[in-house]
Parts: sequence; structure tokens; C-alpha cells
Amino acid sequence: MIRLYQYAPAWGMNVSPFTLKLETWLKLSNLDYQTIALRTPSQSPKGKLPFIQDEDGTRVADSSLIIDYLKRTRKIDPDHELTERQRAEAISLQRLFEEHFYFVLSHSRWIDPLGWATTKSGYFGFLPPGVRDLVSAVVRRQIRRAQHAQGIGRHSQDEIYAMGRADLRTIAVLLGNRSYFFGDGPTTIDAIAYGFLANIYFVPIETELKRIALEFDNLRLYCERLGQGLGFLSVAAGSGSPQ
Ligand SMILES: N[C@@H](CCC(=O)N[C@@H](CS)C(=O)NCC(=O)O)C(=O)O
Repeated sequence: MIRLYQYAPAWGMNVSPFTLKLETWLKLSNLDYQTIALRTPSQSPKGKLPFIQDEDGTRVADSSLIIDYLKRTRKIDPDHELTERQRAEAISLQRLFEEHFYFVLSHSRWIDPLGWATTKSGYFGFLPPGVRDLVSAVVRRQIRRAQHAQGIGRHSQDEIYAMGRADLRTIAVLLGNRSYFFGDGPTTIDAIAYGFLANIYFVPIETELKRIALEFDNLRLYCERLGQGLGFLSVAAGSGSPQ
């Protein structure tokens, strides 16, 4: 069975957009997997999570490279019916989520004081109080540096959230009132979208970014439908509740 290494859950939820993307993809591809919860990414071949270990011991890191590897080795491809144009649109959207929106989301959790209070208790609550303050401050400083190097950390919070709103509006317009981004069934871009959007709607980090996301009803309903369909959200729990 595939061993999927990801972060330990917080609030009962897979709180990394990249690991939730991969877990969603595994579910929509009907592949069996076992999750292994880690507190740090230090075991990963690339120093980030997720990574997988296959039955023969092969280790692959990076959610997209893992998906390519599984498509190849399992001879499955939820994207096989996409046209060239749809593939191009999917890549553009993926880059929007992963290379831009990710940093807005990361700002809302790690830098915005409102988000940080919740992130700190949710991610580091397992540590005793003194150690928690120290460790969380070190990780927060690393993330602040990474955001500065990437560039987003040089903008004001208002500017960052305005960019987030533009990202979400773009995603909402491209989805429209369809059930999936392309065709009648989920493809890889739906796994990516779920990984990121569920990490806003269903995680109890209450920031301006979540308020903005809640303006886009079609995205919220899409996430609830996907989450229920894939068994991440229980129907009885209703909207916004993790499983
Ligand atoms: N391109 C990678 C990105 C993975 C990623 O950024 N993972 C974050 C968590 S959301 C991480 O492990 N960060 C740890 C670090 O940067 O030290 C993928 O698609 O898997």
C-alpha cells in the first residue's frame, strides 16, 4: 500500500493544501493509502511534505511529481479526457493556486495576528507552553523570511488580501456553476482546488481571507459537495464541519 507522509492533523483536518491535494487525488483515483503523521518535514527527500513511499520502497516527494509517478505506475489518469486547451487552463489555474494563492493563505495563518493566534494553538498545542512559544516563534520567523524572499512579505496586509480576493474571484469565475472544473467528473485540478479551498472554508482560522472567500458562494458549495462526495465531510455535519 502507498504510505503517505503528511503533517499531523489540526482540528481533525489535513491542514496543508499540498497534502490535502494529494489525499484528495488518491481518493478520487480510488487508490488505497495509509497516512503517516509527522510533526516536521525533515524526513522528506526534499524537506517538504507531502512525500510517499511505495510498496517497493521508492520514495517520491512533491505532490505534482507524486501524481505523475502514480499516473505512470498505476496506469490511471483522471485527466485523460482533457483537451489541449483544458490542460493549459488547468496548469494556469494550478500555478495560481500553488505559486501565488498559497502565499496569501500562508500570510493569513502565520503573519496576520488574527490567524496566528489560532494557528499557534492548533499547530503547536501539543507542546508544553514554554516550548510552544519558542518553537512556534522560530517557525514563524522562517516563514516570514520565506515570504519576504518570495516577495509577498513586502506588501501590506490590505494589499495581500486584495490580491487574494482577485485570485478567488478568478477561480470563482472559471468554475462558474459547474460541478467540476472540466467535464462531468473530478480531475487533478479539482483535487488542487479542494486542497486549497477546503483549507479556508473548513479550518477554524477566522481572518479577512475567510470572510472574502465566503463571498464566493459557488466555491463554498463546490467544496462542500466535493468534501461530502469524497468522504472528507460528513453530510450530517453540514457545511463547514470537518469529518
Ligand atoms: N511543491 C511542493 C510544495 C509542498 C509544500 O510547500 N509543503 C509545505 C507545507 S504546505 C512544507 O512542507 N513546508 C515545510 C518547509 O518549507 O520547511 C508540493 O507540491 O508538494
